[in-house]
Amino acid sequence: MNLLIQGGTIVNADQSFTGDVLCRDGKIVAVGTDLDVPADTEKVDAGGCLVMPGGIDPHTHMQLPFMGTVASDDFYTGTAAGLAGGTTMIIDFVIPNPQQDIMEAYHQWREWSEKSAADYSFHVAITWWDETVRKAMGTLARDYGVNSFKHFMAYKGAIMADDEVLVNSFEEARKLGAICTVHAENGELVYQLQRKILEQGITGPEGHPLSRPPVVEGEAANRAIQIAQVLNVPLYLVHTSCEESLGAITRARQTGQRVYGEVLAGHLMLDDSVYRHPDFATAAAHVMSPPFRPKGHQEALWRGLQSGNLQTTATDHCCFCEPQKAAGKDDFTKIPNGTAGIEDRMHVLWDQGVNLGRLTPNEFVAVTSSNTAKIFNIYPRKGCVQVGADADLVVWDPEKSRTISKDTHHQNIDFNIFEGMTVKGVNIATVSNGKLVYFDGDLRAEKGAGNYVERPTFAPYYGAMEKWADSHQVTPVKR
Ligand code: URQ
Ligand code: ZN
Ligand code: ZN
Repeated sequence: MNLLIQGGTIVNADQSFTGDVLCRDGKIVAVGTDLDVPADTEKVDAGGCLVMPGGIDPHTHMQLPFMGTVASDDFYTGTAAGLAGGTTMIIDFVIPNPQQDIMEAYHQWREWSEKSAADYSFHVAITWWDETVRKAMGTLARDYGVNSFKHFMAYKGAIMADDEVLVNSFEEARKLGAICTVHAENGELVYQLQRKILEQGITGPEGHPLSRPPVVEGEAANRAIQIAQVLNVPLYLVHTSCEESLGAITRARQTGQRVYGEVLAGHLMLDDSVYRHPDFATAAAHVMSPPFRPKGHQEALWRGLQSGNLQTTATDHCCFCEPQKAAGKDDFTKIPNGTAGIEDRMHVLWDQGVNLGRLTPNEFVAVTSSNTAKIFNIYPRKGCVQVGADADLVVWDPEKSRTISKDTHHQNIDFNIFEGMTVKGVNIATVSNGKLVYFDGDLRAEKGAGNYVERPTFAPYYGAMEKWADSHQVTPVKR
């Protein structure tokens, strides 16, 4: 089947130009003007619109079993909602329980994700350590296209990785040529602060941000960065939410250390006042970790994106509906952590980023798609409109507006953290694997149409490590 996107302005991270895009069998086969178009070609008029790479969301949790329940958007409904909002690929997470066989967990998530409507891949979380875990990391990197391993420094008593796990896993990842990612919050401090706050009688959602202040994230970010520096492994900090962790990333990058930062659309837009809403359900709906931060952090995060110290945007799409959040009615530590966003990320970023002059359209493409593709080694297959790339595209009308609401979104959740926000600049069409899956409000997502995307490891960093060892060689003192 041929599909022609004609008459648009093609916008990649590095350049923009006028041209048509011809897609066939899931790939882009021609880009330019006066293309040779076969008779049986479906055509989309992109006149007055931009044609950009489909969004990649590097941080989602579809149907995640967590805190005694399961996230309400599954791999089909969640990726379908993403397609409606212009996101054509997700990188989700395999999160083994402590002591659970890593490969067993991996195969479980692969089974769950077969129903995806869009392409998907997995970071694999290292939640415990022994020699079987080390072996599994090698198997995943060599045979299953996993080049990123996640570490939760929070969630004590559940999936928290302590320094022993971090050091062992980071060392193994370097040998494999993989990148490490972290959820950077000091889980021990969170645990102690939660206890103190509950003892003071604060049980409502307002206790959540009090138990995880920015310094708790800053400490963990800095610790992960220093461990990665000593072990010489690339590091990616997910959901950087505050000036403290942004500062740690910025300082590391200024020394040339290979550290990357991700920011969520929610953390760019919302502040911690949401936790003091008089309605429990509304306040609880915003409980995620790290929490939304006091006013001021949001602008710092925008500056992080503009300065290049933060490279990617994501959503941490992890949906829990009101009855699920009610588990924490009398104890905020029991509110399942997570919010939605996959359908709105690109609209919010265009409206508050491009329309307000913070980002150029090319930078928008970089932070919503290309940078993630580059960091996780799938560029230019993904994240670029060029011949040979996957035909994952959005046709973007910068003049069209939409008002975000739980009543009209496709996400399987009864709340929207951007409720009522009117955004200008939305996709009027989404192309996934060369098929028109969304057009002018009509979502044609197909269960199971998504492909698992293998991500090759990077060249192992042996040389760098040995060079470091040599340069620090201390000869034994003869006594
Ligand atoms: O911590 C995460 O990224 C997962 C468990 C989603 N929940 C959240 O609050 N961020
Ligand atoms: Zn997290
Ligand atoms: Zn997450």
